Amino acid sequence: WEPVDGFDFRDLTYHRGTDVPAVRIAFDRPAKRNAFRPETVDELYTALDDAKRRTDIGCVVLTGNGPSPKDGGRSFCSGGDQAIRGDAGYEYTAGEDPAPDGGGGQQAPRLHILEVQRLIRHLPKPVLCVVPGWAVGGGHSLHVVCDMTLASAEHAKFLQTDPDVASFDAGFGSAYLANQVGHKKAREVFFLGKTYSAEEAVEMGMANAAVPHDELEDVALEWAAEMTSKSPMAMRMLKYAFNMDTDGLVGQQVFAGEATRLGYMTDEAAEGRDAFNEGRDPDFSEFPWHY
Ligand code: 1HA
Repeated sequence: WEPVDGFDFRDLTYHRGTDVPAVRIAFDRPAKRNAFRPETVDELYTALDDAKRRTDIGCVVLTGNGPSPKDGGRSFCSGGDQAIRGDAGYEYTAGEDPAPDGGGGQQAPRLHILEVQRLIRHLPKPVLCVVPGWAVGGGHSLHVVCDMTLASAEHAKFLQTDPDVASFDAGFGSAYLANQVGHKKAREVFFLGKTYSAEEAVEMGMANAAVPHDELEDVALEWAAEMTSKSPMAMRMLKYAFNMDTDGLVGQQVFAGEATRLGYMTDEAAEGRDAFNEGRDPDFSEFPWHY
């Protein structure tokens, strides 16, 4: 990995592969088990959006740095930073660092990790969640939203604390989880708040594999290399196909947008465009009514 130029993130690290066309975005607040504050979420959105726009990048690896310098604890992400949770969302102003010079309502209390979830869903390339330790609360929901999850066999721990802190991800974090593990199990995750190992997460169907911790990032790179060796068009059509039923009409819109792009690439579409620009009637007679 090498740092991506042009970004000065405080709560994240952002790298791109030297040999594999993938990026690695990592939460970088290990002393707080990689809890996110609004600034973290802003940075995460920026990094993901950048990864989306890079046409030479085919995969995003999302993970958490560690271990904690305080106690050696490892984490993917422990959700919203409870220390700066205000009455209407997470606050920019009460963290241990100075708030950014926002303006324009930017410093209003935020719940915009949900915007990040939607960006991950609509990113036209796979997002691989690599869980080296805790995935908790809103961090658990993030792993649920990612296309695949790879977990440290020794250190990954999956836990939903939302109702313990009077929060609830009533969207993808719960309903889409039920899609993955079934309703009884998803309700157990939230209602009992048990901690699940990597192996249990795989058995339940919410993680793809548990691998030895020392091999975690190597396997992530291998998976990224495999995925990025495939057809970009087929990969994004498949991702959006998988999303379509759980995204409703928005899912159809996103999939249909890609169908439109494929349509635009045909001679038939060029004829429609050219005829308009040349001020003549289009001639579609040479194009078959395929079946
Ligand atoms: O549900 C939502 C949303 C729903 C809809 C829309 C938007 C949403 C946005 C966010 C969320 C949420 O994320 S709600 C759930 C918030 N997260 C939690 O409830 C998890 C809280 N943390 C824990 O349960 C535990 O810390 C842990 C299971 C992750 C780790 O336990 P461990 O290994 O025993 O470590 P611990 O000593 O507890 O934590 C280490 C340090 O990290 C502590 O700080 P220190 O005493 O060393 O100063 C601890 O306070 C800090 N820390 C851990 N997690 C958080 C945190 N500080 C702030 N916020 C945290 N989430």
